[in-house]
Amino acid sequence: MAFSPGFHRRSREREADDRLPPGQYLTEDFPVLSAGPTPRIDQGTWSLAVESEAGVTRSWSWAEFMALPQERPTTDIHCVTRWSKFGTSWQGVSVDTLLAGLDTHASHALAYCYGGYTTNLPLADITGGRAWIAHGFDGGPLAPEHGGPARLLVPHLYFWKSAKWIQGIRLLTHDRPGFWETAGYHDYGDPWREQRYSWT
Ligand SMILES: Nc1nc2c(c(=O)[nH]1)N[C@H]1C(S)=C(S)[C@@H](COP(=O)(O)O)O[C@H]1N2
Ligand SMILES: [Mo]
Repeated sequence: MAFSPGFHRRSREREADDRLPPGQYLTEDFPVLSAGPTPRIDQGTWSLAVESEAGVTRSWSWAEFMALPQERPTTDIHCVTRWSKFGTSWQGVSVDTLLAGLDTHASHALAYCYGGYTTNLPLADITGGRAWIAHGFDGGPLAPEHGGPARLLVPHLYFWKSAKWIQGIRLLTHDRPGFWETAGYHDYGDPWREQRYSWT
């Protein structure tokens, strides 16, 4: 049996409907959204830290970070300003790799960045293969305006949780709102439940 072009068009639209969270539209470009200027961080001075609630700190130089096991997630991303982009491809290190063997009873994490931006997440949302420190995009290095040298990537939450120019992750035994969360964005930010702002 032959399918008509109309059938294919409708099935593509149905697939887009299933993948597009409520209130979002699809875009092909990659908009840049930053609350301030793009910090320029040299790879020679860059480092990434993980701090446990007990004060144990691990840190990686650029070379050490790049020598960690690398993953290549392909994923949809969703910005609270309503654009979504399907099938973005990244390269980076799983947050699980950074936390492996670390003794912690933390419930939350605060990602902090070169330039001062912060965002908070439940620890469970950045573990279990759901978050990366990404340094590559689309087969090349991550551009500075998109967070290079490296950014947090947490694709199942609105994209403001994917902190650009990440400097470290602080593990906490309580929730501490970050930059946008303090300004009224939703504390959690699930795009499928349209958790955009705290007043909605
Ligand atoms: N350090 C930092 N990270 C940030 C931001 C920022 O202003 N500073 N903006 C957030 C917001 S609101 C969005 S939508 C995404 C945008 O990422 P992009 O510019 O790569 O599209 O980055 C997030 N991460
Ligand atoms: Mo955003």
